[in-house]
Amino acid sequence: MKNNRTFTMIKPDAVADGHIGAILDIITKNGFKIVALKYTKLSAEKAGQFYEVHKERPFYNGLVEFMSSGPIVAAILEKDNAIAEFRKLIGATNPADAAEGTIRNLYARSIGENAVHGSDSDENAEIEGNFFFSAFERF
Ligand code: RTP
Ligand code: MG
Repeated sequence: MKNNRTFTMIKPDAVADGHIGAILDIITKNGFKIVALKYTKLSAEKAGQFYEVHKERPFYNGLVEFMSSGPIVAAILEKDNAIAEFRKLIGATNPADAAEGTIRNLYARSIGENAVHGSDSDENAEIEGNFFFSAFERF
C-alpha cells in the first residue's frame, strides 16, 4: 500500500445504529477516495488477531467481544497525508474528547464503542488493509 492510504472500519455500534451511509458520506465529502470496501463480520478469533497489539491492555477482551458482536464495514481509503487526515476526521478515541463534527463526536456511543477505526501508521495501514483485502479487491 502506498503512503497516501489508510485503513478504516465502521465498527458494530455504528453499523447497528444505522450510520453506514452517513459515515461513508462524511469520508468521501472530505476528499477520501474509496480504494476497497467490504461488509463483513469478524469472528472473535479474527478480531483478536486484528487487535493483537492491545493484547496486554485491560480493555482487550471487551474490545474483541465488541468487534465480533456484529457486522462491520472495512475500507481502504486514499488521500494525501491519509493517516493524519483521517485521524483528524474521526476525532479522539473517547467521544467525550472528540472535536465537534468529527465522526466519533457525531456517532460514537462510548470510548469502547467508538464508531470507527483508523490506522495509526503507514506500516499498520498496509498490514490492516492486507488483513481484509486481496489485490483483486482494490481499485
Ligand atoms: P482505533 O485503533 O480503533 O482506531 O482507535 P484508537 O487508535 O483511537 O485507540 P487505540 O488506543 O488504538 O484503542 C483501540 C480501541 O480499543 C478500544 N478502547 N477501549 N475502554 C477503554 O478504555 C478503551 N480504550 C480503548 C476503543 O474501541 C479503541 O478505539
Ligand atoms: Mg489504534
